[in-house]
Amino acid sequence: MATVVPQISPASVPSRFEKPTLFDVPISNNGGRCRFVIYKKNIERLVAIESPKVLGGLKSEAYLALNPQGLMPLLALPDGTSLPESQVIAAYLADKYRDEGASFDLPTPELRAKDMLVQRIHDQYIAPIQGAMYKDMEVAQRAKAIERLAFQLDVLNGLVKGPYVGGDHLGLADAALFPTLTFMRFILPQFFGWEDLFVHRQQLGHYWAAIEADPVGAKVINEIESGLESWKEAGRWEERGIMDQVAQKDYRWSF
Ligand SMILES: N[C@@H](CCC(=O)N[C@@H](CS)C(=O)NCC(=O)O)C(=O)O
Repeated sequence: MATVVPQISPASVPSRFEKPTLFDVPISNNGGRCRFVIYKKNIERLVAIESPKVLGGLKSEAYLALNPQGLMPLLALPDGTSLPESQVIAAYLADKYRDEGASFDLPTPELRAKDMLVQRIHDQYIAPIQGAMYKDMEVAQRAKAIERLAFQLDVLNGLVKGPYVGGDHLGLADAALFPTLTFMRFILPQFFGWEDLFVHRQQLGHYWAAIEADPVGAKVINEIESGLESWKEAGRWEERGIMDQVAQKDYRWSF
């Protein structure tokens, strides 16, 4: 049930939400990071999840008033606070609902530093170029970004301990990483000719297997993959000329 004030016109922004409301859609990997925390903590009764469409879409006046970046996810709080940015939202949810469900707390400064490092690599070096897998882009720029994505996967493979990023303890880096790996695992072998993401990256493979075996991890993976399947059925990679670019052998596409 929608928790926002009904009949929102583009000019009217709800000033209050009945309960914390995450604006997001199932295909979103950055949103998946926050949904994983919500589901692992079993707090769906406390935090609503809505599509940005209920406010008129990401670029509507109502949505931009809450997040001027026009991006999802966004967490709107009952006190009027707007929290954009998936890292901020996931950390807030883990902190606010510390006593509910699974814990994302890590026991040592070293594990916490490792967790922060992996989140930073994800946010600084991977998320900004993930669009190379599925957005419109000039061919040389796309090829360079795909090579950088492969490099960052190698870096992560050297950092991830297994089964989780920090070993036996689930942390917020786990929540950040696997939704984006879901995109890579779906897209890179099918459309860029990769053999398999994990064949030369075994530590990452162990991590993936642990998340996939977790019913909550599988739920988020499934939400994202369903969205990616819709893109595939709509012919996204052909229509945007991405398949034609990948056919250009002057560039290396698989790593
Ligand atoms: N740094 C932001 C990135 C947010 C982001 O790029 N979100 C994507 C969906 S995963 C989005 O809103 N895309 C819509 C657009 O670019 O218009 C975060 O971590 O939340």
